[in-house]
Parts: sequence; structure tokens; C-alpha cells
Amino acid sequence: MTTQARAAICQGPGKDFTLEHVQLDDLRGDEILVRMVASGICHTDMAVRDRQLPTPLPAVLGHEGAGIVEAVGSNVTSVAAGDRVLMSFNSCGHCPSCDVSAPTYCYNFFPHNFAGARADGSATITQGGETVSGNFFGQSSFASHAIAHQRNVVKIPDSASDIPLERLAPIGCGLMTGAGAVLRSMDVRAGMPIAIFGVGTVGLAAVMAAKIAGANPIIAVDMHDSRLDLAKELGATHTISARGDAMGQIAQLVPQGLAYAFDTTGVKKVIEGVFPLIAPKGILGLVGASAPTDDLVLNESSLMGGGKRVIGILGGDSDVGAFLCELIAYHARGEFPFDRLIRYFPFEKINEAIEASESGEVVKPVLRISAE
Ligand code: CXF
Ligand code: ZN
Repeated sequence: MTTQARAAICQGPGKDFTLEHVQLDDLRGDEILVRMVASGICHTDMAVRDRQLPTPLPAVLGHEGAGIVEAVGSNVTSVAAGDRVLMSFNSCGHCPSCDVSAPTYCYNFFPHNFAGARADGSATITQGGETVSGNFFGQSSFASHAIAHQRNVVKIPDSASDIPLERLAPIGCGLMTGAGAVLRSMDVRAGMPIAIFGVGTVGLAAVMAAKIAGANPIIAVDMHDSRLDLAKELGATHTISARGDAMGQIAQLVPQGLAYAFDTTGVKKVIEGVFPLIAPKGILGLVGASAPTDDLVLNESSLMGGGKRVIGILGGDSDVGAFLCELIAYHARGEFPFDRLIRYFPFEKINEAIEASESGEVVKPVLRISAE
């Protein structure tokens, strides 16, 4: 039996999202129907709208969903109707990366997250018989209801039953990426220096995680003073404006070099500029989206002679369930106060929420879709 839903449909660059009625397909064995309570907005949604990612349009986007399970497919054992859940990215579960619990590097990431349909090509969303792209990040959560999967749905532990779903919604993307980069991908050691370039959602999550890890100093670099102020409140020991000579100031602050640098900007000049400041055995972690034509020029003898590592990072090496629960526990203890980044918008105001994100006024807009 198809489910009727109300969804925000992405129409393309320069066009507003439109709220329309759509139909969701019957659940398959591994699928989960979730009534959405809230969904965060991320830059990747805008990248699809602006055609930097080829998910066909029109599409129902949204990939930071939180809600309540309404129904489950016949093979689902991890959650049941009535459970409070978070959604994250999807993965295939049977490739060399998924086999070693590294689903962010799933060999089949595209068909499971960006194809606009199920991995087998079938549509999850239609409108009057016409296909609309769905299954975005295995969820398409800018809607009253979403079809998700056993692999990308996480039951919220009972110990967090007092934390509202609308607050937890954005954990499954940028927050997980920044925190995971520090706690997992780079495995930051206590007492060691880190510099974080760009303090939007991902960079601020990295700042909070660096504090959890005990890094010192924690240096935040950004163009915007208001973001730097927030970084300081969340754990940065030093803030540096990217409008000045940031690399010179870092070199003065840590003459022995940076044990860790984390770039969220994707800007070639920033990445190449910080590379010489990496200490022996240091790690430069890259998470920023750069132009597809950008190549990096790094000095080989410095890379080799220093035993340095330059690593690409996707999703903070999250394994989804375990890591999201770890982050919820940090939050419950007051150590991961990501709610400082959030501003809530009614679902109907999705276009205003996007505008507030793009102008830099709001770090993490979250749409309120229905009452918990
Ligand atoms: C993703 C990239 C792949 C892993 C999860 C997060 N980014 C979304 O915006
Ligand atoms: Zn995202």
C-alpha cells in the first residue's frame, strides 16, 4: 500500500523548493518507513540543487532526518514501530569497505545515496504516476514520511529519551564528519596541537571533538569573526582570522609544527599553505569539497622525510550506529554542545532556512516537520 506524503521538492538552481503531495512506494524487506519529526539542512543538498552532484531533478532531498518508525519491512530486526530514530547515509553492506565497517567509503556509495532511486533502479517516490528522485542518502527526509533502510537508521538509546529528536536530527552528517575526523580518522592524541580551517558545522564539530580528545592548542581559522567567537566558546584555545597571515601566526604559535591540521575549506591555497607546517608524523586531514579540476602540489621530500600523512576523510570514518550513539552520549554529558549551532525553522519555511544557511547567518538550520 503506497503512503501519501508531503515533500519539499527541489526544482533546480535558482528555484525555490516547492511543498507538494507525493506517493511513497511499498516497503521492501530491509526498508523502514519513518514519520519525520525534523531534518537538518546541509550544503550537500544545495550542491544537488546547483548540479554539482548529478542526482536527477526534481528530487526530494534531505539527509539529516530524525523521526519515529511507522512501519518496517519483513527483514528488519534493528528497529520496530514506535522507535525514535536518526538517519544517516546508506551503504551496500557487502563491499571491501563495508566488510571492514568503513561504510563512508562504500564501493557502491553512489547508487545507494545519489541515484535518485533504489540501488536496483526502482523509484521510491512518485507523483501522480511520474517518478520524482528519492532515496537521497537512503532517506529523502525533507518530507512528512521517508523510506529508509536498516543500514542507515539508528535507534536512539533509551538513555537519551529526554533529548528532543529535533535536536538530534543533524548528527548524522556534518557533525558526525567533523567529530569523526578528529576522534576516528586522525585519532587525535591528548596534548598535541591541531589547527582547524573553516569553522562551519564540520569545523565546529571538529573543535568540540578536539576538546574532548584533549588536543592543545586547538587553533580555529576562519574568515568570519562571529564563527571564530563561536569556535572559542566551543573549545578553541586560539582563533586566527583567515583574512590575515594565518600560516605565519600558526608557525609562531606552534614552532614545532602541527600534529594535526584539518581542512574543511577545500581551498588549494590553504591546503598547500599548511602542509609545510605539519610536524613529523603529523596528519593533514582533508574533508573540503574542491573544484574537480584542482590538483595539489606537495613537496615529496617533506612528505616522506617527515613521515607525514595527507588523508582524505569521508563522513569522519563513522560506522553509523556505534559512532552516532557515542556522539549522543558526549552530548548528554555536555561535552558536545552542537545545539549551539542550530536554528529551527517550520518545514514550510524551507526556502528561508536555506537562505539563512547560504548567507552564513545560521550554521545549522533544522526543519521542524511534525511534533514528536
Ligand atoms: C557525506 C559524505 C559521505 C559520508 C557521509 C557524509 N556528506 C554529506 O553531506
Ligand atoms: Zn550533508
